Amino acid sequence: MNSFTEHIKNKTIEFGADFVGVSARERFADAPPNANPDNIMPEFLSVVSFGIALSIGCLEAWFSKRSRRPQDDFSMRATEYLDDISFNLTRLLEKEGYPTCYINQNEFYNYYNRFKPDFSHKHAAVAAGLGVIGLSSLMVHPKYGAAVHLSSIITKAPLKADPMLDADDENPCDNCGYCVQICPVKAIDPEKTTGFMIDGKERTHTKHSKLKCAYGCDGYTGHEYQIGNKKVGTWSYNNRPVCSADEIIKIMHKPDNEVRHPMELAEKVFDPELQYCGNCHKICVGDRKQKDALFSMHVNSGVTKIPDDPTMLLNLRDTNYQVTPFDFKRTGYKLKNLQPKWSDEI
Ligand code: B12
Repeated sequence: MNSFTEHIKNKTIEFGADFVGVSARERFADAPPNANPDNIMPEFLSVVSFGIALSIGCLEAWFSKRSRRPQDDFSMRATEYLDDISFNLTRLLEKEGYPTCYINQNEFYNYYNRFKPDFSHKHAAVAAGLGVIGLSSLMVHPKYGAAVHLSSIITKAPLKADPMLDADDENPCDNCGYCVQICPVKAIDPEKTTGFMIDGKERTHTKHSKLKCAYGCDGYTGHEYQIGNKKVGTWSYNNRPVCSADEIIKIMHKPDNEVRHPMELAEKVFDPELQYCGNCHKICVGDRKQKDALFSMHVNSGVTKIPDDPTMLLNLRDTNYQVTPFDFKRTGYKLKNLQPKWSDEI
């Protein structure tokens, strides 16, 4: 079965992954029901985990606040690509006679059950020997850091598992603390820890507030915050206070036009999937010098600029796009405000 495992791993790399690892059924024996792959496939024997690293060039554009778009678009493409790899792997294993479950790379946010997915890619990646959960509560890979997107498939193929990394001796998280400092909502509390069992051994990592994180990551706040004596910001247009969980939930449940900056709403007409933060993930590249350079770019490039004229956004876009009064109704802008420059363009 060794050579078959190698064949599957080689194919995963051929399909486009930067790294791949395999874990076996017994490693998940202590997982709670919502995190055990046998919830999805009761007779599974193996999980194949893989990932794609972020691009340094795109991260430089992001952290220097020149443009969010290369990173935004790269991540979007990387996640679609991971889904293609899962699709190809599922079909390959099925053709070999092994029932296999395709899992979407962002499988199910499950906001209404405290963000507990049916399957956790980062725990699966740890079980497959790809890394360790670091200070950020993300999986840190020895070569690529936490700046990776992950995915996995669950299969009845009896593959040979890779050894797991030792959480003490081989921990790739160097505790640099950038993830803690760069978070606009202080979601990572290095004083508090939580634990989980994989392969019969307890692993602990820092506690991370999912709700605060979602509040910052989804851009409700973060436009301006402090790192040391420097003023910095995420790509968010909003600066709502970091308040209690109840308040955060209330804010997140309000209609967008009540809680979001109007310019953000104008921009969202064209770009509904804007990324605002994810800085704990983006800063954590594997090479220490590179990581220092990105962090320094972030603290020295200040706060992102909010354009004060929505037509500036329109001018950057495809002029063939038909702007309908309906689109702008959503943003709260009056179409007549936009008309003059728009008609200049066409
Ligand atoms: C929900 C979710 C979110 C939520 C909540 C975050 C969170 N920490 O859970 C929000 C919206 C806030 C979020 C934000 C972000 N996310 Co997100 N998110 C997810 C999602 C869908 C599930 C997260 C998850 O695994 N939760 C696990 C929960 C259940 O674990 P837990 O509460 O820590 O505790 C449980 C475990 O301990 C478990 N357990 C106990 N014992 C055992 C034993 C075993 C064997 C196992 C398996 C489990 C287990 O049971 C506990 C209770 O249920 C995954 C995709 C996926 N399906 O895997 C991406 C994912 C975790 N996110 C990712 C990223 C990159 C981000 C962001 C950077 C935003 C971005 N995309 O740019 C931020 C960073 C947040 C951070 N520091 O964690 C990546 C992480 C990559 C990495 N290097 O680890 C993932 C894997 C997506 C992907 N496909 O790459 N995210």
